[in-house]
Amino acid sequence: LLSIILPLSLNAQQEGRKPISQPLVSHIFTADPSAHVFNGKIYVYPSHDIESGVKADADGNHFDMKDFRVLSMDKIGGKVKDNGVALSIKDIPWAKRQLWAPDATFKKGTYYLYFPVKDKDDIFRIGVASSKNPVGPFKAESLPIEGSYSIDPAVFKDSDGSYYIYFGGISGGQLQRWKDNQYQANAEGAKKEELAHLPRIAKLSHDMKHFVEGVKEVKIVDDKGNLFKEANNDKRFFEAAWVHKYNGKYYFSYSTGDTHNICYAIGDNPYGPFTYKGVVLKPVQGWTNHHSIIEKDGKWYLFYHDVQLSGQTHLRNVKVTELKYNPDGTIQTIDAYK
Ligand code: FUB
Repeated sequence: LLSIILPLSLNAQQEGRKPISQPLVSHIFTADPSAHVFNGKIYVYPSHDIESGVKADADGNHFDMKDFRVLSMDKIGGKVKDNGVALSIKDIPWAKRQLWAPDATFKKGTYYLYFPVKDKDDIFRIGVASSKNPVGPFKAESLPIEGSYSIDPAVFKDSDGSYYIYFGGISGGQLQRWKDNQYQANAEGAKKEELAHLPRIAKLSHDMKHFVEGVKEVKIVDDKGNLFKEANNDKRFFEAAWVHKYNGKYYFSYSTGDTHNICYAIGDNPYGPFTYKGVVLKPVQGWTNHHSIIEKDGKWYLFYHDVQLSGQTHLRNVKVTELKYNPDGTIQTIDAYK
């Protein structure tokens, strides 16, 4: 996350245009919506944005969130319920600050919440918490997941019952500090002519609390099979990984960060490589763009956020709109304003 002040060009781009969807809730600020269908009901696991008074900077320190709340609804367009605090930073023994974008999954009677937060050394790690109820309260493990780092975990359950976790975010998300899974405190981000940083994947253990293998890079390539360079910042990965399956293919979608797109790439297995296909969602109001994609009752939906309620990049509101595929499996690009 490189969250500075909202660039004027983005304001101008949206000026005078109407949003296609309204915020799901307006009594709190919510962002980074990870949506799932559990037992026929829709649950949204968002970040809970607050104004904590921390000054805005390029590392996103003003995204100073302190708890998670789960939203639920019976159907798209139905009444949205805020189920109260599901996990608070004060109940995560190893956490210091900044609870960023979470995700959740379900296995054998237990719900698992995965979340990034800075540890006592100010290094982002990924934690896991569990509950018998999809809306919590969740009980956090006493330590972060061993071998985890950076931000934006997204858990994908494959058709064979295996679970994979994707993660990573450059700039304030610290992914550039990790080379061969080793931490390099002073490492800088890739230069324009260098290969772009890649998102990460690990398979989850049976107990859902460990990685069963070393963390691997996820390759996103162009139609000639080449990796993107940092200069290709309208297509390369920045943060906000999400994976879903459609017609037997694996769709890896992500935010390009400083160019504000949600893009996607298609692969034949959870590890990739994924071949770049295009834009799912054009830039929204606010600097960040972060989403999830689910199927419900035969239709597909994109959950996303913008800053309609506040006009401020760190005080966002989650939304949903329908997502459509073309007959060849490509996704029809969504413009959230008309
Ligand atoms: O909500 C904090 C951060 O903003 C997320 O981790 C990023 O994906 C961006 O949306």
